[in-house]
Amino acid sequence: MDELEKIRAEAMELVAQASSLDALEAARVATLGKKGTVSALMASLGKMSPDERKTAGASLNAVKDEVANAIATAKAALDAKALDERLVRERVDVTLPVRPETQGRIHPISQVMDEMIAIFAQMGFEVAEGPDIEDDFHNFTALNIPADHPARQMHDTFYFGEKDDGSRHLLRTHTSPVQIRTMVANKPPIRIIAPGRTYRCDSDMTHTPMFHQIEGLVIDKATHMGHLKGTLMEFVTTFFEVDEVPVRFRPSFFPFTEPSAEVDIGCSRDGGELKIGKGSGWLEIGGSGMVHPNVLIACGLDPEEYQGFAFGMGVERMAMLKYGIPDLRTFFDSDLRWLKHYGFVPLDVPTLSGGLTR
Ligand code: 2U9
Repeated sequence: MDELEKIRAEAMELVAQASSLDALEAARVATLGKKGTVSALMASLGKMSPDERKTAGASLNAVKDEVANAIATAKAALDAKALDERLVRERVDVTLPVRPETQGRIHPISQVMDEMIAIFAQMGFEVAEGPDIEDDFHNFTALNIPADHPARQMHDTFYFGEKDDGSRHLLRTHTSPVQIRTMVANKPPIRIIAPGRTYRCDSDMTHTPMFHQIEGLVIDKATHMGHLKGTLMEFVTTFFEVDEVPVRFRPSFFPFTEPSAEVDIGCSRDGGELKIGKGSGWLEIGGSGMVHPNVLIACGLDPEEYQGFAFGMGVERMAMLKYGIPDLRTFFDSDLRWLKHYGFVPLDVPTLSGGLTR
């Protein structure tokens, strides 16, 4: 029994001394493990007489339980300590402000697209989207631009290779095919804007092969030019964040609208500085008109029952006018210094309630 007491005392001391989970595991192996001191005593029971085994076995089991309990208690304490240390080490102060030195910027095209969408959404327009790769019907024919129409040349279209049936896919030259698809698939009333990329094989000071448009379309039973002008007046005052902007319609021609009008807004150029609003000057911002009856017919609508207005604006042009960006081509240079200067801080998302620009 002296031997048992010695082994018990040594085992308990070993457990008490263990100051880490690794040391505690080593103590467990040295005492209760297969070749541990307590286990070795258990093995010696086999050599004893049945009477001796009965008394020694009970004492030995008690020692084994005592050491096992001590190890479990020590493990719980060491686990708790490790967790406390980790919580201190990995502490996150959720009240800290966002790091001020954010490097990324939102491109002015994305910003202006979001601003324009926010304004039209507030007026009740839904955003509609369609494919960049289009077919002849949706990009031209349904828009009252038949195969031999001179407007096809004007559009400088990028075509894909000819298919077996002689037709060719193309990169859409405007976002108008989105409106065609919407009219074919939905019954009026329709009130949508179609923002997106458009492509024309043209590249100089004022043209890039890819550019962005936002077009709008309203189709209902009693829509007229007054609604069109009201919509655009509301849009320009909100977009340019001024109280009053004169809007002027100039007669024009587009195959898909009749009558058609180019849209100018008032501005002043006093001292060489461009200011949107009242003044002696005018600036063109886009085109518009009443949807041509042939376009309605091509989409399965009866022009005797429905009519509508449409308008289109270039996003790059709107961004240049609002933010004083002088050169169109810089939008696509991927120049980080330019983006740092003209870009927008990512978390300043434009909303009408929170402000379009800060
Ligand atoms: C349908 C019917 C009519 C959209 C329109 C214009 C006039 C227009 C230009 C502005 C600047 C293109 O980016 S830009 O060069 N757009 O002048 N767009 S009317 O008329 C439509 C569209 C779809 C079904």
